[in-house]
Amino acid sequence: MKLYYSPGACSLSPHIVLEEAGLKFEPVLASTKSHKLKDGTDYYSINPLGYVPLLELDDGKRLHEGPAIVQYLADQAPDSKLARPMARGSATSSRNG
Ligand SMILES: N[C@@H](CCC(=O)N[C@@H](CS)C(=O)NCC(=O)O)C(=O)O
Repeated sequence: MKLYYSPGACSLSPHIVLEEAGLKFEPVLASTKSHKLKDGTDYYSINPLGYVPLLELDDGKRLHEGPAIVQYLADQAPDSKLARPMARGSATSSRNG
């Protein structure tokens, strides 16, 4: 999976959760000022809302709300006990559809 992040932004919390959970991921720098990636890609083509964090799963599904992302990540590594399992539904449901 890929984490779209920007230094000093609220993408830090999913970044920490990914590291703590020991999950494999590719960090992708997305400027919150220019809304471009390093290779010049327009970040709005990835997240029409323009903000980080955004987590892209291996199946291409994209999650774009920080709290939903950290819950999803914690659920992927239950032994890490980073969060209680989601009581209802999943972090990938409706709001991130
Ligand atoms: N509702 C989003 C808000 C994310 C957000 O505001 N991200 C800021 C950085 S902390 C950002 O990317 N701002 C640039 C922009 O909105 O274009 C979440 O909770 O994840």
